[in-house]
Amino acid sequence: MKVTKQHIEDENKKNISSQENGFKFLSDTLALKGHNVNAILSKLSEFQVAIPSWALGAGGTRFGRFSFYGEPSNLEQKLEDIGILHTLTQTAGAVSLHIPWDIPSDYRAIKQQADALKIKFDSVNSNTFQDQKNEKESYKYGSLSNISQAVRDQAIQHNLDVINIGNKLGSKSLTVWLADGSCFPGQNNFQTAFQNTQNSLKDIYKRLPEDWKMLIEYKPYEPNFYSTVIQDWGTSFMLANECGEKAFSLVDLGHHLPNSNIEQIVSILMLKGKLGGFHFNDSKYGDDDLTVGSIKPYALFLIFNELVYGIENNPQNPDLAWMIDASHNVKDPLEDLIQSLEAIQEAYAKALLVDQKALKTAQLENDVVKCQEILQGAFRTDVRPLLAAARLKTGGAINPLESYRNLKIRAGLITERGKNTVATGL
Ligand code: PSV
Ligand code: MN
Ligand code: MN
Repeated sequence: MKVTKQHIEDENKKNISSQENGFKFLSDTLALKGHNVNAILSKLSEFQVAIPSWALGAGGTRFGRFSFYGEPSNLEQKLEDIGILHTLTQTAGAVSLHIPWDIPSDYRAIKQQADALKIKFDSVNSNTFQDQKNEKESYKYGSLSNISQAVRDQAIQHNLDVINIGNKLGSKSLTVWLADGSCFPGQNNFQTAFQNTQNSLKDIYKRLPEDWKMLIEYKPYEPNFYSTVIQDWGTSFMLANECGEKAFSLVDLGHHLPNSNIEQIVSILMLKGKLGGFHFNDSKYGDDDLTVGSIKPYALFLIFNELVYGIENNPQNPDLAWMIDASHNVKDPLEDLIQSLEAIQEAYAKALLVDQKALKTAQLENDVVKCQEILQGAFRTDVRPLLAAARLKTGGAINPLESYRNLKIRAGLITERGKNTVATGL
């Protein structure tokens, strides 16, 4: 299943006049307010988000999985799906692999395919939260934190293998998420678990290629429900500092206790030059992995406001690895990802509209009302014509979701791949 240039052109003809009207009105309004619309369009076009290989199938919940069929069953097909997303949206120009689910059988062929689809290999994810076939040791009681040196060594070696695989594909970072922790008080010695994790991460870090980063994800609970070894940004930050200058914290939006002020975490990590990556999703209760922007769009905007501020003002912080980390139970995964990509671009565009100078002045005058007006003024702007204009500039669809449906892509994938395919994944 391929979306061609002709498909997109035919689709865009249907929407071009309303897009042009909407864009003219918005760009005139923004220009009057002193915004450089072309600069905003370029920033939107440059912003690319990696699609994780596990988000292309209906992941489901632990209670059940209801397929949409036609899902990819190997790495080649996963890239094909991301190619479709990227052609339509022009913002999904990267993939994040999970090892061992996505080990390429032919590296050259996979690289060629990705190049042709204009997809880069972003951060590679290790997996020490499941036991793999033919492995000697079990991760039942932890991996990098385990009390057994043999288990820790196996988990360290796995991470080194992942780096090696990523290196052959052009990835430049390793993302470590650990399920390590405990389910009951007394099960673990907190200090021993932390120290083991620190030492194991340092062992991996020592072998990280010169131009690589290590991104350390945190999460307060699940699958362990009493304690998690890397529970919060502070723990991840400590570990990153212990490892060295190529190690960073990674913020996953769903990995916080309810009502955490994520934008403040983002801001301070960037000030310290230690924010390395970002996983987008949304949640009502916990690590729900829902469509980005579907529950708390204002919070997403506030987070982007800090990201934009940090990108502008914190040269000490490196470029970030952006990724969607979502799971789908009741939506076609590709439709869900299109919605997420749109929500990310929308929040980014709105954050770019914040008048930082006026905000600073209002802050210095302690004009609390004005500060709120400035932020909410940007948030309430309907920026969708800007996003469509950015897509059009690079050959994407004015309305990716509508085109996806008009082109009957899921039906085409089912015809090609059948009804029984199952994507590997969470
Ligand atoms: C588990 O919570 C998780 O969703 C983490 O967010 C990781 O990034 C992802 O799985 C893949 O390992
Ligand atoms: Mn994540
Ligand atoms: Mn998660």
